[in-house]
Amino acid sequence: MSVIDVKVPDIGDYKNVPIIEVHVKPGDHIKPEDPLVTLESDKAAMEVPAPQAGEIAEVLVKVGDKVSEGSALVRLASESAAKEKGGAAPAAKPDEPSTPKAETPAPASAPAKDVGGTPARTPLPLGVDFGQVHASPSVRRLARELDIDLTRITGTGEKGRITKDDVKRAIGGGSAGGGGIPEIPAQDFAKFGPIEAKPLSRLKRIGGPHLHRAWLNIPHVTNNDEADITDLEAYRKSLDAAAKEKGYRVTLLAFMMKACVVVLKEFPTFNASLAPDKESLILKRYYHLGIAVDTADGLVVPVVRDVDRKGIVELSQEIGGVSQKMREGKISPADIQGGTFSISSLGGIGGTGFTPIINAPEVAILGVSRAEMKPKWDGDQFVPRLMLPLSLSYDHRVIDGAEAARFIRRLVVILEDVRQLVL
Ligand code: CAO
Repeated sequence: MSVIDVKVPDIGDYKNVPIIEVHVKPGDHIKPEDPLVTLESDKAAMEVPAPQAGEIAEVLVKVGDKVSEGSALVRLASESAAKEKGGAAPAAKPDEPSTPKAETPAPASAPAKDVGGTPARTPLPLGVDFGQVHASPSVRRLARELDIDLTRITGTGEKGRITKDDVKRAIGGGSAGGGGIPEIPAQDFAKFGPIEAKPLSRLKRIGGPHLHRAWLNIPHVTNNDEADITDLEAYRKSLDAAAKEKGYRVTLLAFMMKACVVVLKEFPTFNASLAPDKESLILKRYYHLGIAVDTADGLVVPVVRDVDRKGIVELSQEIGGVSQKMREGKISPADIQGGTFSISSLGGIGGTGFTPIINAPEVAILGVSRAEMKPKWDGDQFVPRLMLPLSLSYDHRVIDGAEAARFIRRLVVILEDVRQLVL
């Protein structure tokens, strides 16, 4: 048996992030992916999962401790640890002090992705965006449990801090975001027939509140259009045939991403976020696109960076690599942060249209459904053309319907004449 220190993985630019929950105690037997602690910055909360199975030998942190990438969290006794390639940092010798390590980040040479020899797994932001509110971790936790937006509560505590009572009052008064919505009454389904309770996957438990918040906070409208991609598809197929021999695929998605960036440059309000005070728009001069990936555990939206600077081949390889990584559950916060606009493509599965939920704090998302051969009137006769359905959901506080119609029309024009992509 060997003992390893499990450390905080790569959590992007966050430093000195408070621990708001410790999920384990000495003697606990844990499985890989079991949550060890929850961290919460002023922007997001994230869980650090166990990299492997074992017994908790020692908990090195407590609620309220501040940690950064590399800070040791727990000491894990694992029989398999020694065998794992790249292994974690060895535990302190028994005579070394075992006081909490939270304030003492480990050297940069020992990133948490080395823990247990596997990449850091799925410490996903919960998407909680509390802006600059003043509230203690326990109040934030309570707000999260009750799905209440703290930015909408006026604190009555010292220096305007939000207290637990403020949160509870907000539910009672129905003034909090979403908190005023009456609950769906619980029912005893067993009265009507046999049932089985199945826990939601971790991704769904984490992603659900993020989707719910976006749906409740953003006035969504979806505009639909379709693009004739007959010529584009012929070109894509020729690239795909060559790519298959080299071990990757060229799908429509890479072209969609390039086309979106061309249009986002022409319509900068779609590549923006509403400022926290909701009085201005933050326009982004970078083009990082989120792509929705369907995994066995649920939806993840990894971000492909600098799409404007990448070609179809590079993007195709990146889409293949990142979707495989997500499906293997090897997600780090850096993979899912910093998106400016998202694409959700269900075209490989089917469907004629849908309403994608905006990936807040972005302001628009493009849904792509399955291309279908349809008869199109060319002025003289019907001709068979491959038509691609597009659905653009947008934040109506930021984008007007006419602007959205122009955006999606422009996208259609580009997809119908792929030469425009290189202009
Ligand atoms: N119309 C017709 N066929 C399409 C298509 C479209 N719009 N998009 C993809 N296809 C085809 C591909 O060409 C490929 O066909 P062949 O294998 O026969 O050549 C097949 O469908 C499978 O494609 P794919 O889905 O593996 O690849 P992709 O690059 O299109 O998508 C990914 C990659 C990761 C986005 C996708 O696999 C996925 O996970 N989609 C689901 C996203 C999701 O869950 N969205 C809902 C979120 S809620 O808003």
